[in-house]
Amino acid sequence: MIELYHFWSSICSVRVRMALEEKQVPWTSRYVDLFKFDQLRPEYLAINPEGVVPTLVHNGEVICDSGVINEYIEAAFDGVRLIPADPLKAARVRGFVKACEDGFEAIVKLTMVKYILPKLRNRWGDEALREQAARRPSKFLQDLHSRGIRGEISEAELAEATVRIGTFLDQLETALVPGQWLVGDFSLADICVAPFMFRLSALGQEGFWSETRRPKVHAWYAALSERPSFKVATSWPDESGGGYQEVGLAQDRASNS
Ligand SMILES: N[C@@H](CCC(=O)N[C@@H](CS)C(=O)NCC(=O)O)C(=O)O
Repeated sequence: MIELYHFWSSICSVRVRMALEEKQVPWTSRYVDLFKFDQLRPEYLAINPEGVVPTLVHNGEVICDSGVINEYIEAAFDGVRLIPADPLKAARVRGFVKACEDGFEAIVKLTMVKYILPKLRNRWGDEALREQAARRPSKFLQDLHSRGIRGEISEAELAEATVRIGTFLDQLETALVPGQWLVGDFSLADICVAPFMFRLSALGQEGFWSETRRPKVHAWYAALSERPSFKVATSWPDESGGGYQEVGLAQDRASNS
């Protein structure tokens, strides 16, 4: 019995849905609506004390953190290999997983200001959001949400986050010189970066890559977004309705590119 606690638009949830799909592992959905603060309910905090998605539960055993979960999926289930047998290549894959952890803050900041906050403001109002921000067990998310509501995430900070993302995309461009995927065959490296790309694409892909700007990233993303696992993972419905249209993101670009 495999249960995944997840949310439709969460980057870290997309990552795990994609790995499960690549491995053809059947799973049961346990939807955690971040826009209704389900992640802060006591019953969820009992399995994920950080109050974040995703969480995988396999035969009653709880596994948290998308990077750790994907390593587990790779080790626990048969199917296509997602970490190369070659130790050096495996290390390179884990390097990308680490780079994604490091880059998460930059992408979440951009997302928070442009996407999460306007939606939550419409739905709940600032006072309720302030209260919910203070309840977040994760210091990082507590600060981010609180600062966002107070309007303290400055343009300069967002510009800095955009520069960091640009540097990361430059690394991808270099990594893609030898072949179609980031490390040899398609791997957890491609999977961990995929939801970043999907989100950047929704935030306005043209600023980040095109046929002329970072062309290898452009070709890689085109191939990535054709994979059935990518399509399945990124098209999980917003179970409370609204979806990308409600949050003002260009879903057409995100799903068609
Ligand atoms: N390192 C964790 C990070 C998980 C995380 O921060 N998830 C976000 C969604 S992508 C979340 O649940 N946020 C809850 C919130 O903002 O309150 C992982 O990779 O799973």
